[in-house]
Amino acid sequence: MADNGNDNTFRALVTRSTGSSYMILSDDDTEREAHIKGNMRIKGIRTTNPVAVGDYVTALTQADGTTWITGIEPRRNYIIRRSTNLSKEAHILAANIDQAALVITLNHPVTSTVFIDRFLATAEAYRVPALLIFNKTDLLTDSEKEQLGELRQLYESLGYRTIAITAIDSNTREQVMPMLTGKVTLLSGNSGVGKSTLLNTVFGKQLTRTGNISAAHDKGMHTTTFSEMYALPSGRVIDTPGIKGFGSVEMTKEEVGHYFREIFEVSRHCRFSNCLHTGEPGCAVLEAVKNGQITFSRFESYLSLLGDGEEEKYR
Ligand SMILES: Nc1nc2c(ncn2[C@@H]2O[C@H](COP(=O)(O)OP(=O)(O)O)[C@@H](O)[C@H]2O)c(=O)[nH]1
Ligand SMILES: [Mg+2]
Ligand SMILES: [Zn+2]
Repeated sequence: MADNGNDNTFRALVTRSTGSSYMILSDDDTEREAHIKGNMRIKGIRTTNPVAVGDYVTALTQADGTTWITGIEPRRNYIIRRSTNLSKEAHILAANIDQAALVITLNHPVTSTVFIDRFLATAEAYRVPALLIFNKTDLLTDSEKEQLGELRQLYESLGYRTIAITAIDSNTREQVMPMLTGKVTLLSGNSGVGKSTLLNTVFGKQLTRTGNISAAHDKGMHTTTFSEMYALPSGRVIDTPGIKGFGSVEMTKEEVGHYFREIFEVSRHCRFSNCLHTGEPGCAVLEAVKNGQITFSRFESYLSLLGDGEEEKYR
């Protein structure tokens, strides 16, 4: 790319962030460590990390061999997570993504429908296409298999793509690859659901550490701390840290209903245009929940996001 006349300036893609430094991949396919100056900040957003995985940056290698990131290209989009310390600061998980995939397990560990719906609502808010990957199908009981079928049917009927896989099975590669080809995919999911295993299967080698589920709590252990990008023959996957909650976009109460497709659709028939569907007269959404046109679990998730306003916000 054009630069300021300095021969050592080049364009690169951020593939990994460790907090203190970054790995960047230049157009000539060289990956190297790079640093940022402490005062580099992007206008308008207060983030704990000014540079994120997926960012295109300009960088400069100095005579002493150290590389510095000197600029960030405008982002097409970015996904943030609120910091857990209730500060106003946000952490950018990934930038410039084409789709977001959520890995879900109905059991071992349980992924709640509220968690799924928060993810989908957030994806809607970012206008990023979402993909649901149901994993560990080998562990499902008959009734869980039935539940899987119902969930897939529900989400497919809402227009979301779903697949059911067993990440430890090598055939999974052929199943998953077509959905990742040519795209930058953000991979999310509670820790322990098999994200690292899936990446290993897809890439055919041990890329990341996989953690065993701790028997005591049936919760995954945290093995990935920072976002990391992997290259496919065509396309890229960004593995994000074991995030607890993805529903982190600032939404006004009125907006929440816009991010549930079927609720938004039906809400046009509510008597009041600012109806929150919590008992207002002439509410078409409550009617649709009653007659089963809107699935109860979705409505429950809607209410959960609606109730986020105050102290529950950053779960
Ligand atoms: N039975 C079974 N176990 C799996 C499957 N996928 C992952 N696991 C196991 O689940 C545990 C957590 O997987 P890991 O990939 O570390 O999860 P991550 O935290 O999402 O990256 C590991 O012990 C994996 O071997 C699967 O499809 N079936
Ligand atoms: Mg992992
Ligand atoms: Zn209503």
